[in-house]
Amino acid sequence: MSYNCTNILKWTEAQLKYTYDVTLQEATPQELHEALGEAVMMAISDNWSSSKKARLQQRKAYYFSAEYLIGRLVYSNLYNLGILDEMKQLFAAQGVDLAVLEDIEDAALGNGGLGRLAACFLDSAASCDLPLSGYGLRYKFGLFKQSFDEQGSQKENADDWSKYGDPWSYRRYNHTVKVKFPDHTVLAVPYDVPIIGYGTHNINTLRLWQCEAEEELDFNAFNDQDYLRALDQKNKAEDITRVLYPNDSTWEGKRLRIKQQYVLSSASLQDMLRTFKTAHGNDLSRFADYYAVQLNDTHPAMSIPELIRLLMEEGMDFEQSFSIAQRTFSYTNHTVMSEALEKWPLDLLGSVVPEIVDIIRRIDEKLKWEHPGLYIIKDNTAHMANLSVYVSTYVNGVAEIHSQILKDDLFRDWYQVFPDRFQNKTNGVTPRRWMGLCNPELTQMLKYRIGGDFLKDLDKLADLKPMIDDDMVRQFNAIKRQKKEQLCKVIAEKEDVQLNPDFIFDVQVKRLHEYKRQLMNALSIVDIYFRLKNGELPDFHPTVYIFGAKSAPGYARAKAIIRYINRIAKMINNDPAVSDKLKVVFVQNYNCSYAEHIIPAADISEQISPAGTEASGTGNMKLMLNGAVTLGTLDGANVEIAQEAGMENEYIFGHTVEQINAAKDSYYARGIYDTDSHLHRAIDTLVDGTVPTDDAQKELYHALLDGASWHKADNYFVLLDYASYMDAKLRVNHDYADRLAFGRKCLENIASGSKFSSDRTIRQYADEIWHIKPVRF
Ligand code: 26Q
Repeated sequence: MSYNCTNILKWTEAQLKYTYDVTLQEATPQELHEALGEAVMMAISDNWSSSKKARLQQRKAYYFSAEYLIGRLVYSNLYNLGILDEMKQLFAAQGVDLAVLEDIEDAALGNGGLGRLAACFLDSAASCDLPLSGYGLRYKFGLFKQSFDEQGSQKENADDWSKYGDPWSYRRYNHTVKVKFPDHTVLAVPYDVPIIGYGTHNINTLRLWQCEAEEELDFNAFNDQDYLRALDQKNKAEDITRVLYPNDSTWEGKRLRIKQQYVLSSASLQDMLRTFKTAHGNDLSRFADYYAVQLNDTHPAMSIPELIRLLMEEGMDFEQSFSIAQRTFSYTNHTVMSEALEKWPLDLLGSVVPEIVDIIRRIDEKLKWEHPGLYIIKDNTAHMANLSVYVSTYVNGVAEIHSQILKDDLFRDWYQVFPDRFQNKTNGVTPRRWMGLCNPELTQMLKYRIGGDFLKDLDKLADLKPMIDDDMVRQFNAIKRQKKEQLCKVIAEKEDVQLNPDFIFDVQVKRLHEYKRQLMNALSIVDIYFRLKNGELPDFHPTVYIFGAKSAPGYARAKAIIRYINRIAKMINNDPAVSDKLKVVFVQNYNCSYAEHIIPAADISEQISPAGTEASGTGNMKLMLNGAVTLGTLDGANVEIAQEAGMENEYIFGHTVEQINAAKDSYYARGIYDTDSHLHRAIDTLVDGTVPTDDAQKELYHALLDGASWHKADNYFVLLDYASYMDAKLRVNHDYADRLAFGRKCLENIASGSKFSSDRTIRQYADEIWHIKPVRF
């Protein structure tokens, strides 16, 4: 701590002068960002290198993840250094508003929850002085940028996040490793990103691999004047880390994806073997004594056979290598939906990483010998989740209910054989970004009330409980109102939609997927719209429904849902009959930075997946910590949110897991459609021309009511849960009118939020899985 802000300002000016020949006042936001980033990197360099030295001999953990959704780093880095406000003031004194950096694009090297979780974990580990390093891939293009066309359809644009530079990483070419494929060998070049702890000197490292060719240019081809062929190897190597796969929850096998996963696995393990030898000598039998590796889902699961391969290359036999791998790795599962599990056809896998397939076969033989009935390979397909359960120390789910489902369903057979292997680690979010940074107004109020720096110790939030009184509620309501006004400005500018901060802000922000049931939300809005027009809801409190979501580009139904919501939004927003009661806005390009504006302004957090489908959810936690009440099912972490805050402070609806399991085979979607005239009318708008319709919307209609040849109707129980959803939705609307009673519920949520700090989560990983201790210097 105690960083010298005046120096950082001076260095920024110097950087601007010699790299761009501009003054502070002349610099573009991008130039300013580059220069300030460089200056901060200089300021932290001593602490960064001391942090590395301090842990050289210690037991350490490594997070292996194909995704890190770190978002915009400039504000969070200054925040964690404790100098954001002072830097703002210093720049302001020079006539420069640091708010111009809002133009800087997010680093979106992740799809959604899983990638953002990885980023929160890194923040928490650094802040808790835990020796955790991240390994990942430095995609040239992150998750696509989204816009909507005239029809309301999603359009994707490339996200060239580093086109103006990337001041937050250092290229460490001296630590480059080679990764071999049958037809070529590529270089994996590391880029190190500092992970700055909050309220500590400690700085951890995220190491991202970028693929490059061994020979940039084939001189033989070049001399033959075949210039395109001369670049073949370069392109072929760089292709591997060219782009993040945007899939979410439906799995698709792709050659390039195998290559990505193998580069992540092999490069990271080679790097670890190198550092192990430097720190602990050449006796690799002690590898697992010093290193623990956490697999963020199965995306890096090729690390298991790859570590075995590398150890055998060093002369170790298969059994010992297997045992070391088994003691090194632990595996976190993030989904129970079978269509989302990675299953690689062996011939495809073998054509890209043949030696890995050989080792997977050996592991499979050992498994089938030891535990007949269990398998990794079935029908010539490698089941990566099974591999990860077999060759790991611990397996965990990400919320209590999810971990239970893993034991009861997905890994039932495995749980019988390895009962002690299964754990739960309920997700969390970093309170620095998701409270301190995005909601300084609320943070300041809480600091004043409970004293001390609760962002380092979220348990302090509980102190609030006995203190909640009308006065505090009024203060909270005023802050919420202020955050709504700020969001209105952002939405007016980005979406050209005018919102009224007196409305209820009802928010559903998350990836677009059928199981998340954005369609159910939309249908309920259409239903409310018709009822308002009929004068059926006289006491309805004006509400804006805010959506933010990206669909995987190839996911036709998800894209149809986006189009449908945009079309009903247009209809409703243009209808003067409801303009003082109802608005709908689907924001474009929902990302981390947008989330930081939307979440603090929310009154209602929609978490409406059918019970048993959402592993945890983490947006639900961010919204809770900012004082939104949850309108949700008993799914994922909602269960624990309601437990912590009390059912009376949430709006819980819908069938439980047990009830869904009991109903799923017998329930008849069309029967509900035929009897519920309101829902009937809303569903018909998918096809009856009330809003512009198309074949994909018609397909949605039939998927709800009739199913298709390969599956039942209404796979995600929209009709089954609809009545109780609508009931809860109208109840929360009614309750909002009592501003004091409602504000109290919001505060009860904040006061009950301590469990959902990722500091708690990461400490549990450290204690119960990795067995690592804080390292301070
Ligand atoms: C798979 C194959 C090919 C290409 C991409 C993928 C792919 C990529 C990302 C598959 C899944 C994902 C992301 C999954 C995800 O974000 N899961 C979420 O993880 C959160 C953190 O644990 C949970 O809170 C959410 O409930 C869960 O949906």
